[in-house]
Amino acid sequence: MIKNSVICQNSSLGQNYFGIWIKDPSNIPVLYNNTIAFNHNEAIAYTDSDPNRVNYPEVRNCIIWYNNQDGNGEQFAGLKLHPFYSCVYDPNDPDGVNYTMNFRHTFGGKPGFVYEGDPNNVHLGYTSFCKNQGDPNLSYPGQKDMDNEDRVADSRVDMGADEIHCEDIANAWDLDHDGLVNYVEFVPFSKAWLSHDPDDPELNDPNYPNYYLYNDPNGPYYITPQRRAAWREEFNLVNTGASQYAIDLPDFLAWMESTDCFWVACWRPEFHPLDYTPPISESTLQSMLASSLSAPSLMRASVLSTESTEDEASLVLSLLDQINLFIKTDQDNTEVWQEVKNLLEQSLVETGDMTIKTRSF
Ligand SMILES: [Ca+2]
Ligand SMILES: [Ca+2]
Ligand SMILES: [Ca+2]
Ligand SMILES: [Ca+2]
Repeated sequence: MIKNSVICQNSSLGQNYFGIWIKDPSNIPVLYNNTIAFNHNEAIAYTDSDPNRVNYPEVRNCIIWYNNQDGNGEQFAGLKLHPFYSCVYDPNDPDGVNYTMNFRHTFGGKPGFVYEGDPNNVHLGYTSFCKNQGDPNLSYPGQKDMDNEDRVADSRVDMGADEIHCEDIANAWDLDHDGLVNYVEFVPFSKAWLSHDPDDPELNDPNYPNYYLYNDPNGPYYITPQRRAAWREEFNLVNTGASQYAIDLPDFLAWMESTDCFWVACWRPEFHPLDYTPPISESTLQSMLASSLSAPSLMRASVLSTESTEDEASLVLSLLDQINLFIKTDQDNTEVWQEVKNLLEQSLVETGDMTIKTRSF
């Protein structure tokens, strides 16, 4: 009996395995609420050498998806199985667009994994077709899903190993799909910090007085292939005004906001984000971004107009106060917060000496 289990990506060590291999079972194998996906060979191989007593496995409430992709895409090897209340990949519908239920309440459309195609995260999206499509005639007392959440939510069981309990399941910034936006996502941003777009038209304009700095192989800012590769357009969240061709403070603040600032997926209740009050309100952020759009800067967005410099500095200082608190209280992420602090302090130093002299931190 296998229930509420994820069986994915067998054969990662170079051998060709099935998801599950059942041979001559003495009783009827029961496979309920499993997600069997992305295995090298077929999802389930079943053989029975006794033709008088064939114990067909009972497959119910399962997601059987994208196995055997190097083969013919069939999901079963040996004796063919006929799952009930399940989502089963159909090689005749490789794009998985057909959600027609057969008489066993089984269909071949995409299951709606929230990070489609990632075998390491087979959570269902909130609008998945598998939601509330499991067998309503069974009872599931005491069962838990793959997250150790109750097996049944929203009054009917879902197909597969996951039961959907909440909406905030995925985040576009969760680059490694682990349900957290944390230092893993912050590191690439920090690497791109203060980089400048090599395609900035000004740098490529021979009439630009500092043209040679960027275009002469001996110039100090010569745009080498490495410098070109270091530019990460996806972090250039504010691409207007002074910040148009730079990844700088406005981008950082926008990143903090758009990533929901250290977001935690709702299926990871073991992570308790701090009671977090955004250090900068949205309206303040908007006004600050607006002020940074004034004078276009050639090099860094931190070369802002004089009026906005002090505003920006005080905002950053209030952000720093908050981060200092995190460094003390959020022990698990001390290094991340320290990194954030360093970035902000660096931006302050570049913003202007005047403000720095009046405050210490
Ligand atoms: Ca449900
Ligand atoms: Ca769940
Ligand atoms: Ca992550
Ligand atoms: Ca920018």
